[in-house]
Amino acid sequence: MEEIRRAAVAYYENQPAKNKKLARKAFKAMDKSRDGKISLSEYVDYLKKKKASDFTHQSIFSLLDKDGNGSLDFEEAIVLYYIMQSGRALICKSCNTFLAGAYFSCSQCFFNDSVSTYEICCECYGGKNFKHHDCAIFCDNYTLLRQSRSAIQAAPIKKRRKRHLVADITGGVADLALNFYCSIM
Ligand SMILES: [Ca+2]
Ligand SMILES: [Zn+2]
Ligand SMILES: [Zn+2]
Repeated sequence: MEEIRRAAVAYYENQPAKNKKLARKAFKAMDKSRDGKISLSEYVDYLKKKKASDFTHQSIFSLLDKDGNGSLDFEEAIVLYYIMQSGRALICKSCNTFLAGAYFSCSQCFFNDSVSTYEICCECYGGKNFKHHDCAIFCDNYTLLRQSRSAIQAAPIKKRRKRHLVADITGGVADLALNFYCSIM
């Protein structure tokens, strides 16, 4: 969890003032009782509204509640926003625990855009405690990232097409950053 927390803080620090303001606004909207902190029930309400019911587990709330005082302050809440929006809101498909650290993902499902991804925690993978399709090739999340780069570089045959593809992807990343704190509201 500490790694994601550090990433969330670093991400937030590099946001333009406009996005930081949006994050404050989202926090205020979440804080229905206006006491400056998010209670478990405010947290659950927010996630239900965001259709992220997987995340309403008390165990995830407790992970976010770094100081263990039973509520989320703004610094703790930005970690939630980061997890929700960066695509890190992943739960082990086998044991349903939040994937806070390294995990394994089926590479066939990952690169096939018509199916959903399938990721499992290291314990379930190591213990062969999962059921998935035959001949699945599992890679850890870092390896998948490197493979994605190779896939981008290998995909286009014509150079022109390649530039477009890379532009599409980097453009997409820029859009993501821009919409980051808009979409948490
Ligand atoms: Ca707290
Ligand atoms: Zn698991
Ligand atoms: Zn698969």
